Amino acid sequence: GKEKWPRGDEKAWKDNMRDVDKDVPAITKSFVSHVQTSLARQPYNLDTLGAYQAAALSVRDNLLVNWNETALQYTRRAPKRAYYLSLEFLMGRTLDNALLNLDLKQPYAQATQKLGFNIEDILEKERDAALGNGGLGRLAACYLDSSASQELPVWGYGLRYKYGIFQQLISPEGNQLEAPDPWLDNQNPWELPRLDVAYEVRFYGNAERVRDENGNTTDRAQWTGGQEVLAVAYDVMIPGSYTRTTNNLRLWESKPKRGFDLNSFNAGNYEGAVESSNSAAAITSVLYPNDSTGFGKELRLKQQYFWTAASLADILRRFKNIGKPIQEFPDYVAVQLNDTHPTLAIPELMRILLDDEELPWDAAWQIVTNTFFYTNHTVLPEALEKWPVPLMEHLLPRHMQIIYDINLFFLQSVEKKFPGDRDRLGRMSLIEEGFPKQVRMAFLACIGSRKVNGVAELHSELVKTTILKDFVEFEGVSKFGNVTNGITPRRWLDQCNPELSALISSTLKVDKSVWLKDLYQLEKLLPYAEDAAFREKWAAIKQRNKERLAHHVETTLGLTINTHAMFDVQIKRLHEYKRQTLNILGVIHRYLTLKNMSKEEREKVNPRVVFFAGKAAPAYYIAKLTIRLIVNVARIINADADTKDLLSLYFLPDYSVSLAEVLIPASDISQHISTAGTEASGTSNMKFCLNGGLLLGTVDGANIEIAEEVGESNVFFFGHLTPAVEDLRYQHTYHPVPIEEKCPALAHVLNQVSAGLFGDAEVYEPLLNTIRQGDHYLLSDDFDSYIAALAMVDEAYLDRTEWVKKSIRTSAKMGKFSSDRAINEYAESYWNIEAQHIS
Ligand code: 8GP
Repeated sequence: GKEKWPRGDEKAWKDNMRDVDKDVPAITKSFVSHVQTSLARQPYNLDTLGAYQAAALSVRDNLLVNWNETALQYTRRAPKRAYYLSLEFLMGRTLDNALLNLDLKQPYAQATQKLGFNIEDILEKERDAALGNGGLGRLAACYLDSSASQELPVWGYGLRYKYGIFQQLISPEGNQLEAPDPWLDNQNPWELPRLDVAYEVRFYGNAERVRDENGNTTDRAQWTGGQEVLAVAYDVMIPGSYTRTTNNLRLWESKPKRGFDLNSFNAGNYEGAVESSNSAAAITSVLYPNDSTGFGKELRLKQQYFWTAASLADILRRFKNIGKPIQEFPDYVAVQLNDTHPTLAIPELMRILLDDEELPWDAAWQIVTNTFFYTNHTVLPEALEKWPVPLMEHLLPRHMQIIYDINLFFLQSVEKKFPGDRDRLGRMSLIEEGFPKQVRMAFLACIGSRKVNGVAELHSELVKTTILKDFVEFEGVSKFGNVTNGITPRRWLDQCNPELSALISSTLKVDKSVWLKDLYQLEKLLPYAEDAAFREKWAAIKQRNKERLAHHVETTLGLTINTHAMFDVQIKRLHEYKRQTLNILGVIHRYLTLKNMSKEEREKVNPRVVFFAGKAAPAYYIAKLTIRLIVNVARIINADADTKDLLSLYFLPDYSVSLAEVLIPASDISQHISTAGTEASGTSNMKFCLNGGLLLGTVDGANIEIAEEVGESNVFFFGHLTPAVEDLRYQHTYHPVPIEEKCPALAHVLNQVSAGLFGDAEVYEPLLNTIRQGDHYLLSDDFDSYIAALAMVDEAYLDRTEWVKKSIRTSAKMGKFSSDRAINEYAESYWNIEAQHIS
C-alpha cells in the first residue's frame, strides 16, 4: 500500500523538491547562486579557488539529491547491506570523478566557460583527500566507487583525520622531510557534518563480571568509569557511475563529551579543564603513516576502538529500526574487515550481545561469526598486528576479558580435534607468550569471521600455507578464499586518460558508459592491434600523455624532460621488499655501462627516462636512505654531458593519487619488482597496463594474473620464483657467498657507490650492507636476471610497431582487473547482498 505522507501538504513538498541539474542554464544558475550566497562573493573577487568551491557546492547539491533518494529506498526496502570498515580511504580528488560519474562534465565545462573559467583550471584547485598510505587505502576507495556503480548497498566506515598522509619534502641533500597535511584548512565541500549522529565511546575504567543468583560469575560484565568521548559522523557522498545510486562513506570525528571538565573549572584549574578536550580530539587528529609495518602505539589502538565502536553502534541502530530479532542480524548485515585494523569489532559486538542484549555466549558467537569477513593484505611477519596484553587490559578491560574467553573456548575445541598437541595450542593461541604477552589480531580476525581472503591468487595460497596454516587444518579450507584486487576504470582510465577513453569509445562504437561498466568489452580492441591507423592514434595519445607529464614536471619542479625517451616508472611506497633499491642499482649499472661505451655504440642506445615517486615511513631509515641515493644519483647523471640524453632520472616528491593520474598514462614501462611472495597483489600494476603501459616485474602478486590475461609474451618477467625464496634465504644465512663471487656486476655497482661516485661515501653504507650481509630481499640473487630483463625491454622498444601492438593487447585484456568484478565477487560469494536499482 501507499505510505502516508509524513508532513504537511504533499504537493507543496513535491512541487518544490530539487532535481539533478541537467542543462547548462540550470548549472549556471546554481553556480552563480553558490558564489552569491554560500561563498558570499562577487564576480569582482572570485578567483579560481572560489570558482572551484562554487562548482563543488553545486555538484554536491546534485549528489545530495541522489544520495537522499538512495538512503530512502534502502530504508524502505531494508535489503541486506554490507559495511566496509577501513582505517584508510585514499580518495584523491572528487570533483572530476563526480562530474564524470554523473555525466555532467560537458555542461559544467560550458557553464563555467561562460562565466569566465576553464574547467581544467578549476579541477586543479582541489586538494587530495589523502586519508591513506598506499594500496590498502586506495583499494578501499576503488571498492566504494564500484559498489555504487554496481548499485550495491555498501557503506564505508572510517575516520575523519584532521591530517592525512604527510606531505613529503626533499631537502637539497636528498633527505625526506615530513610536513603535516592540513587538508581541511580550505573547507571541504564533499562532506556533510552530521552533528546529530553521535555516539559515546568509553576507554579505560573497570569491567566487573556479573554474578548469578548463586554468586557464580557469568559471561556478562559491567564496564564503567574511565574516559568517554564522542564520535560525530561526517558523511561523504559516493556517486556511482551512470546510475542514481549514491552511497555513503561515514567518517567519525572524536570530540570531548563535554566541552570542558566542570569540576576542574570550578577548582580554578582552567588549563586542566581544557586538557581533557584536547585528548579526546587527539584520537582522530592524524593518520598513522606506516605502511606494512606494526604500530604499537596506544593512540593507534584508541583510534581502532573508537572507530569500530562508533561504526557498530551505528550499524546496530540501523538494524534495530527494521524491527527484526537480534538473531537475524547476519541476515541484514555483513561487515568486511579491511586488514586486522578493525578486528576489535569482533569482541565489541560480543560485548554488545552479551552485556547489553544479554544473549548467551553461544548465540552471541553464532551471530558474530556470521557477520564478519576478514581480508588479509600482507604476509610480511613484521606487518602482522599484535597488541600488548597490558595495554589492552588498561585501555579496554572488558574486551580483554572477552578475548580471553574466546581464546579459552577456541583452544578447548582445538584440543578436542587434536588431543594432546600442545605445540599446536601454543601456535594457535590468540595470546602470544612473552614479555609482554601480545594479542595476535590476525588470529582473532580469522576465528571471528565467516570467511577469510587474500588479495591475489598467489597471496591467498600463501595465507593458507604460512600465517594461517594451522587454522586451515582446524577449520577446513573452504573458509579461506581469494578475491583478486581490482581498480576502478572510471578514475584509472576515463578520468586520468580522457583521450584514450575517447579513442576506445569511438573504436568500439559504444558509449563509454557501456564499456566502463563492463570492462571485458576492451577485448574487442584486440583486432585493432593489426590496424596501422589505429596504432598510430594509440601511440600518439601515449606521446601526448608523456608531454602532459613533462609539462607538469616543468611547471612544478622547473625540470625539462626528454619526451622522446622511453618513460620507465616505479611509483609506490618505499619499502625494502618492493626493491626500489634494485631499480636504482640497475640505473647505476646502466650509467656505468654507458660511460664505458664509445660514441658509436652510444648512438644505438635507446634513450630512457626513469621516474621514481613514493613516500617512506618517517621512521624507516633504510627506505629514506634509498630516496637519498636516488636523488643523488639523479643529481650526478642528469648533469653528465656524456650520457644525459640517453639516461636521466627523476624523483618526483610528494607522491599522491593526483600525481599518479598524470604519471600512469605517460608510462611506457613500469616496474613491479618485489621479491617473489612478498607483494600481496599490487594494484598500480593494473593501472599501468590498463593505460597501455607494459609491465616489468617479478612473478609475484597480481603480476602473475596480469600475465595470464595478457599473455607472457606481453610482459617482462624476471627473478626467482616464490618456492625458491626460502631456500635462498637459508643459503644467505648459513652458506653465504661473497657478493664479488656471486654477482660481480652488482658488487661493482655497490663499490662505486661506496667509493663516493654519488657523494657522501659513508652515508649509504647501512643501505649497501643490507645487500652485502643477509640480503633478505634477494637483490644479489635477482640482479643479473633483472639487468637481462631491462635489456629485453630495450630491445623490444626498438621495434616500435611491435611495442604498440603489445601495448594495445595489454590494455585490451585488462577486463578482469576492474574493481567491479572484484566487488561483485565479494557481494555474491561473501556478503550475499543484491543490487538495488534506485529509480
Ligand atoms: C597492500 C599490499 O602490500 C599490496 O600488495 C596490495 O595491493 C594492497 O595492500 C591492497 O590489497 N598492503 C598494505 O597496504 C598493508 O598490508 N598495510 C598494512 C600495514 C597496514
